[in-house]
Amino acid sequence: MMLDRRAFLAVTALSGAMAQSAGLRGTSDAAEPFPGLILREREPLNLEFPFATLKDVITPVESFFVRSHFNIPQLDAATWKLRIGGAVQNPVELSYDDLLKMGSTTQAATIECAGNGRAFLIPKAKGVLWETGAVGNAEWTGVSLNKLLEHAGVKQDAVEVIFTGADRGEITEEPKSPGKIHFERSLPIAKAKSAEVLIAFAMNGKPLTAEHGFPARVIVPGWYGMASVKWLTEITVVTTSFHGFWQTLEYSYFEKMKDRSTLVPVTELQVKASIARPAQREVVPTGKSYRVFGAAWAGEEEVTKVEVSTDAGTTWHEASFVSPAVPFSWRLWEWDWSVPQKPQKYRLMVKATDRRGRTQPTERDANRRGYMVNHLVPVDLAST
Ligand SMILES: Nc1nc2c(c(=O)[nH]1)N[C@H]1C(S)=C(S)[C@@H](COP(=O)(O)O)O[C@H]1N2
Ligand SMILES: [Mo]
Repeated sequence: MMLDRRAFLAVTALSGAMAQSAGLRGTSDAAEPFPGLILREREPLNLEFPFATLKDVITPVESFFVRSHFNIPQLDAATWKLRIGGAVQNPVELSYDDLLKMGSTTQAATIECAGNGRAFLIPKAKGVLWETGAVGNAEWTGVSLNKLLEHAGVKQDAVEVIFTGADRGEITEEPKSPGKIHFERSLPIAKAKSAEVLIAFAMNGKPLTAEHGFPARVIVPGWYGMASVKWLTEITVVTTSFHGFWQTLEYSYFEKMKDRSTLVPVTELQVKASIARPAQREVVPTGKSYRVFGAAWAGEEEVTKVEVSTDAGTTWHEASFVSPAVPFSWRLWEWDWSVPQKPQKYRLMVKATDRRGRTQPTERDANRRGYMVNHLVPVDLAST
């Protein structure tokens, strides 16, 4: 078949769209060279963990989702520097070796992208259409940020700490960036000084891969992923609050006050449980027992209860935890479902509650824009 240039362009555009929709369903288009992940976007690289394959508390690096807003910078550990400046007594400059020699700690943390679950929003939200797998749990090794800040001597009037990544680019779609910008986010000084916040150089015991922030990244346990800045090059202590692109035009939501709403940055993880198995639209055998299985997390708080419903939330059954409560880390849970003899349709739901009694909303709150998706999302099934 001979195609003229216009027809050829139309065909390639169509196959591109088809590849994209196949990726959306997570059925084909394996993300070579990332075979364990679903390709959401090639440039910049965005990869989703196929949540139905959840097995262990610790997510292997090869299966850990990747979220990037710009192309991945290729940094050389031999020349890389981390600068700590701004409102400090002694500005510090560290090499990769300096960082490795500072004395490290290891901390488990669940990282969830604030846009995880966006594919389920109606009306359709803008941004990468993640299903349930923009989340993972890893063991991070690094230097306590507080230790670095003490080294530098934070001035009395400091209010926030800004982290700058080496990646850079221009966002040309609305909301547009002011020309080329870096990925950067700030953290209130109190959270920055908390013991759990790390400048990490290793993930699950191995040096960070390029995709996950080599040579070093921030890890902010208990917060959505955007706070954990990768490819870190600068830490700047500031005395007024920062209103950068990634915490105003993006990664922000409307918080309802008494008489009005105010736009605030996305911060702490919301309590959430997610079903790994059965998968959406799976067909389960009648008259047998089925192990419903998944994970639940609540950011800075502990998950104390997970409940499962097979009738769209009319009745609930308490699930059992199959992993202990580890601070900032998700817990795996299971519930043995005796599937009735009669073939029928089911609408499964799962709901987590934390130690403070906070649970998941039934309805989506539009003021959250495209972020913090933790309302109850059903898994629809049939039994035969
Ligand atoms: N420098 C930089 N850091 C970044 C990002 C980025 O695009 N650039 N993405 C953030 C977002 S939105 C998330 S969810 C996490 C994802 O971390 P991961 O790719 O290691 O899973 O990284 C965060 N850190
Ligand atoms: Mo994210």
